Amino acid sequence: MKNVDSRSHVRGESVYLDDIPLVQGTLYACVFDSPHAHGILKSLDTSEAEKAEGVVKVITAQDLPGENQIGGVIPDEPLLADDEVHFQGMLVAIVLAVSEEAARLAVKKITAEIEPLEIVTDPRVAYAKNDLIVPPKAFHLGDTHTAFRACDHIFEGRADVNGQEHLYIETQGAYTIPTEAGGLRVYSSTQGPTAVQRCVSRVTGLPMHLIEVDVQRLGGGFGGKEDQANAWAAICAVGTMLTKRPVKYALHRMEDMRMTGKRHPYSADYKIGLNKDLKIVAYEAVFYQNAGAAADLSPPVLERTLFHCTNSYYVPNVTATAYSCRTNLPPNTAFRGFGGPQGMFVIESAIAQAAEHLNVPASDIQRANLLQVDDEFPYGQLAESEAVTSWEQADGAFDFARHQREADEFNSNSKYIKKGVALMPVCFGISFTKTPMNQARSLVHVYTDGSVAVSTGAVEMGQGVNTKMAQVAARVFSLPIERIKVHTTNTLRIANTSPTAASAAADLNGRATQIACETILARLKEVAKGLLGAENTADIVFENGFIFHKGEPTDWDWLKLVNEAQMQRVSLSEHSHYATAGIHFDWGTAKGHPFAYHVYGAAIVGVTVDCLRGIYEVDYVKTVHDFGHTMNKAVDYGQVEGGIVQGIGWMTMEEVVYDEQGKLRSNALSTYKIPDIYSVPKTIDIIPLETSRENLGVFSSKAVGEPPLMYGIGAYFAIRNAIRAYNSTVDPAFDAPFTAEKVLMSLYREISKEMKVGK
Ligand code: MTE
Ligand code: LUZ
Ligand code: MOS
Repeated sequence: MKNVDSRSHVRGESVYLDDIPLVQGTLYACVFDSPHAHGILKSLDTSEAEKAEGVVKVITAQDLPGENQIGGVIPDEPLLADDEVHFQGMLVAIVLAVSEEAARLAVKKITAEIEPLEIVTDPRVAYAKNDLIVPPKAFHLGDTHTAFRACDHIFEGRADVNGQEHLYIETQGAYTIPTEAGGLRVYSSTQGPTAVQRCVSRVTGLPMHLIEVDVQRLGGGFGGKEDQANAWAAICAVGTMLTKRPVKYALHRMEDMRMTGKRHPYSADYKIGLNKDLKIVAYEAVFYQNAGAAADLSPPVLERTLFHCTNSYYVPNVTATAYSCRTNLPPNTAFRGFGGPQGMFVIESAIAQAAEHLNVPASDIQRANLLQVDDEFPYGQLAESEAVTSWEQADGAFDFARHQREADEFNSNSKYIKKGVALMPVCFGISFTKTPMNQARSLVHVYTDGSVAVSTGAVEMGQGVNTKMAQVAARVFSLPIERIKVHTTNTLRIANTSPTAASAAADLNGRATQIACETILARLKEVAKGLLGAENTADIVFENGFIFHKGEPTDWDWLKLVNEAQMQRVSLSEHSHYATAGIHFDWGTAKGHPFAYHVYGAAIVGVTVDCLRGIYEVDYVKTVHDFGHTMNKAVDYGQVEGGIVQGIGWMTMEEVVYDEQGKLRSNALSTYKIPDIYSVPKTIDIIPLETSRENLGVFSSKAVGEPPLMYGIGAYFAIRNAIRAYNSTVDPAFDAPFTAEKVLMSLYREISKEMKVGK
């Protein structure tokens, strides 16, 4: 079934923040952000901006009606800098003007005197200074100390993995309108309407019940709007409070890239110990997370790095430690995978190193260590593993050996163009690791014309969650999907929502919707039972809008029955709640059962590298992916394809560059390269793993949003393998992304040293 939005998307009729009709008197906001990465804010001169044409007001930290604080996890982030600046792009002052242009021009007239302080951009430097966001976190399983002594082979190394710009097509933004009693209606491009509501409440001093947050849909979020949509809404809200006028701010692309955080870069040290039979006996990893200047979501991201540090493998002895290091960069934030991919990259690097030194294919080590059913994760949960089944099915369907053989044959006949192949298994835990977040609500109304309106806490951001919500209602009521409309995500209809994140939105909100619909259905069946003189509601079945009794058609259809229920004063509305059962986690012992289930899969990735020029193409990604029972093949395959391409982009061409002054050099699409249609692999094959296990997704489906991104990690190792097919002595550092430039420099290291190019 198609995405319910596809028609309006193609016709340009879908409504995003910028499409909301403007209210008379709307002002436009723009911010003056810090031009220095670290310093004392000695003085701020806004007088010229205030005098500029069209400017209505300039707002600084002193003017905020409520608290100058937007930190969600830890209160360490002012909305507007007051005494110090901590990164380039930190918000300092807000200009409100009658047009967007006037606001932007006025911002240029603001000047700040900043006394420079030391700038740190490297997480290891921050670590050495003990500048941590939170105390370190660690996982322990078995005893690595003893286990290493018994290992036949031990390898140690370092892996670095860079950040990633979200590059949602719709930039961040918000629009606030004053409502009665001093309240606010906030339109926001956010994954977390409640987070926006809470943040606006804090900064304005208004109680939450006076703040309505409404979200139609996002032009992409990818985690970048889980927490970091808050500031823009807060800015508009403060502007509306102080002027009593509507205020809109839709960021310019360069403002967005400069002022918002990205995927966390990590630097890591690892030590891996194996036996003669290639079993990984012990694994140690130390992660240095580049958190940026404030906590934002760094602590839970750090935790998820630990949760996924052994990927799909069973390792009996694990010690993993993670440090969240404060640097003078914009606070980094959620990004599809939420720290998990970074953890996986490190163990895949360790395995690659071991394989190269032992002169065996990395896939032999990967295969030998896949999680079996009931193997223990380092955090205590036992695996309902599909790691072996997905690997075996992928091997059966695609024939890994044949792909390797074909690459080898090609390589033996080609001097400079080389092919590389890598395998990438994935295991990703589903549930917010913070257990209380795993709840959702849904509000369903059946109207007397038989149409159905659904509201949930889920935010549509292209991932198709609204389509899935409509499918749930259509399925429970047995109605055509056209009779269902999924409405905006609104804090007055659905309160206290978790953000649409952790791939769990369809699971959680889908279950809540299912419960709401089933409750209404049960009432309707009671009404039908009375009308039909039936003995048992179980004998009454709704099918395609008709009512059957004991398999026989009746005179009643959906429309008639709904109206009869209304006449009998039976409620046609329901507000339902769902909370994932059986999950818990205790950070005291760092053990528990944090995930409802895991999503598994295995991919084979093939690349072609031009070893004269350093450029490459990803030829194919072929995967067996665990969907449970997919609710919507079109939507889910789209998620797998999109995730794979985004993962490949992160691992290959997307290079976030900050200079030593903490200035973002890759600050526009001319300097930050993302995959375009030409870099999408010619072949993406997806075979569903039909897992029959009873799991906790809606209608036995499994979450799909994030896990496929991690197949993209295979591209990194495939490129490495191609390079080594050209020159087996080349041993590039594990340092993602593997840009074409880095490929070239690693191939011609000696020459590039002489020529003094590259690092
Ligand atoms: N797909 C599209 N098209 N746009 C997005 O912004 N975000 C991803 C994923 N797929 C995203 C997407 C991320 S980071 C998450 S957590 C999930 O969608 C969230 O949606 P779900 O919980 O409904 O899967
Ligand atoms: N957000 C969050 C997430 O707050 N907790 C999580 O565990 C998580 N996981 C993935 C993506 N976003
Ligand atoms: Mo996704 S990183 O959980 O928004």
